[in-house]
Amino acid sequence: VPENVLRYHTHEMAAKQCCSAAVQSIDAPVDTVWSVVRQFDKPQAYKHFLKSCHVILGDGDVGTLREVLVVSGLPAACSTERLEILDDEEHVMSFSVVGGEHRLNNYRSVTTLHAAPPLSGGGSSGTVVVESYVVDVPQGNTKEETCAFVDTIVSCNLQSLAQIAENLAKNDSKLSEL
Ligand code: A8S
Repeated sequence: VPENVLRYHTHEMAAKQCCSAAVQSIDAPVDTVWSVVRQFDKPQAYKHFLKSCHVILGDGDVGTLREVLVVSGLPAACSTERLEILDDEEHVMSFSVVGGEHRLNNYRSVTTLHAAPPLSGGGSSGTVVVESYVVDVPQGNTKEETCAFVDTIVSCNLQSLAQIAENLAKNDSKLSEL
């Protein structure tokens, strides 16, 4: 296990909280994946449960606040989120949920990118994404229910991130052939 993974994905947890993590392999270089993940003002670029985002405060550095609106059909309307870590060298991004209308109080996630061998053989290098989170278990729900709900959202986001980054990488390699 890379030292980085333990450092960023080990969470302090209170009694009524739960945590989990998801891993996604992506057939695109770390820099390409990072270019998508690091844009705190555009989470809807790969998070399809979000319909819009606007920055309330800050310019993309740690402490920046954004408000996202959630698509209909989910038990949530909006969420106010604070950028906690943005490390362009180590490829670490973290945000916490500080308000909004939803059931995921005190949600905090950390996303790290790790260089990996290419998946297909065609590309030059690949990426492994690790995303972990901690959240309060809402009144009336179990830890298992809460993790199942969040795991679903996080894996959808990571699959969509993979698709977008893989398309960007394909286009980059086509352009470099011109
Ligand atoms: C993320 C991860 C999550 C986002 C959740 C889990 C959320 O935006 C949605 C539904 C909710 O019920 C909670 O990386 C909340 O964005 C889609 C509004 C926070």
